[in-house]
Amino acid sequence: MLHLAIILPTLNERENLAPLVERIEGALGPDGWEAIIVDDDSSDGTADEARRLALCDPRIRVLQRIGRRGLASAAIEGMCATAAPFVAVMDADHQHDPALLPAMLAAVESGECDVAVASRFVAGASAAGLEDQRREQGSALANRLARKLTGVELSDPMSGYFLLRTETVRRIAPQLSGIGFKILLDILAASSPPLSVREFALQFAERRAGQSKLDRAVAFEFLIGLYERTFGQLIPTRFALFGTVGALGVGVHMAALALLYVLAGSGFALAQALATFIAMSFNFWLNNWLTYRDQRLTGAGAVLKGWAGFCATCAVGALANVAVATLLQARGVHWALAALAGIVIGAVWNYALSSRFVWGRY
Ligand SMILES: Nc1nc2c(ncn2[C@@H]2O[C@H](COP(=O)(O)OP(=O)(O)O)[C@@H](O)[C@H]2O)c(=O)[nH]1
Ligand SMILES: [Mg+2]
Repeated sequence: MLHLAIILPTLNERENLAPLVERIEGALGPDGWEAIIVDDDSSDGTADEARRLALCDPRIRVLQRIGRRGLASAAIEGMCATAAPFVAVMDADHQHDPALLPAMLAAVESGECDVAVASRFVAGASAAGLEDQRREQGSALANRLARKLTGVELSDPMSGYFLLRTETVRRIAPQLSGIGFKILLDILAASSPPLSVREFALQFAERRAGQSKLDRAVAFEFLIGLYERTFGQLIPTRFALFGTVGALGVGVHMAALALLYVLAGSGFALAQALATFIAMSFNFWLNNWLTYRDQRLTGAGAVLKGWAGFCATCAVGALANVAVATLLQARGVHWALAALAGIVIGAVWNYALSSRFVWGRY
């Protein structure tokens, strides 16, 4: 009988799959489990490799997502795609040791805890595989904030390796944001009554092959989490980030304009045009780095294409902005209010278009 599903979100992990399946089998034995590989259309053929394995191994399943990105949403969709009563999420790069699975499963199955979390920071664990010390330092602040957010004491709230009952996930799935990669925190924060947690000491290893895709800016993730819990219902988190970046862009625009027009003595139209271009480029860069950090465009080709797409999007947004503001002003609305309305409409428009066409979220 199918008992446990292991969700493996992947982005360019082709080399890691076959050995990982072997290690999972070593830990769990020949049956009672399935592995669901949720691949965001990796360019290295991870999904093809997963299907190759699945052809002769019915325990392996593949969910290939097209035009989608994001670790959290991949985990959620994977967890909702199994009939197994228990589900685990783990990285596919061998940093998470499958040997912990039986103990984690036993703890949840026996009712000892609702969620079993593999931690890099409890006694007996090791975070030797962490690529830099900064990540570790971020964790003291992170832990305090996590306790506030979830009401649960966690030594490693950013852990991506955990196990729980699948029905628990299904119950709270509608409340999960799917943004970013703090999926464990999201689950813990969304559940009322709070879920009980037991931590398991993880020997965090080096990734086996390939490259890390995430920079887990721990403190930043928590600020986002706090925002989501407080104002997130009112103004969606990503739009708030996008708007903040836009406001910073106005500052950049004015600074560039002052430099070009006042100091360098360019003509106003040319200075304004250049400043617009500089501000758009700045906004693209910061959005790619911050707002869409979980879906960041990387590689010269993707970045250039995204940049051009973003500038085109902004042009459309600016048209909408001017059209709305002019219309309102002509109807007797105070000019400042009309301008503000134009800016808001332009921003919403930019956001809607760029999230769809630049960063490819449906
Ligand atoms: N489906 C999917 N998987 C992802 C995405 N980003 C990262 N992953 C996978 O999530 C796991 C953890 O990512 P990794 O790059 O190792 O992060 P790190 O351990 O913090 O360096 C790996 O299995 C990645 O392949 C994504 O956007 N979509
Ligand atoms: Mg990793």
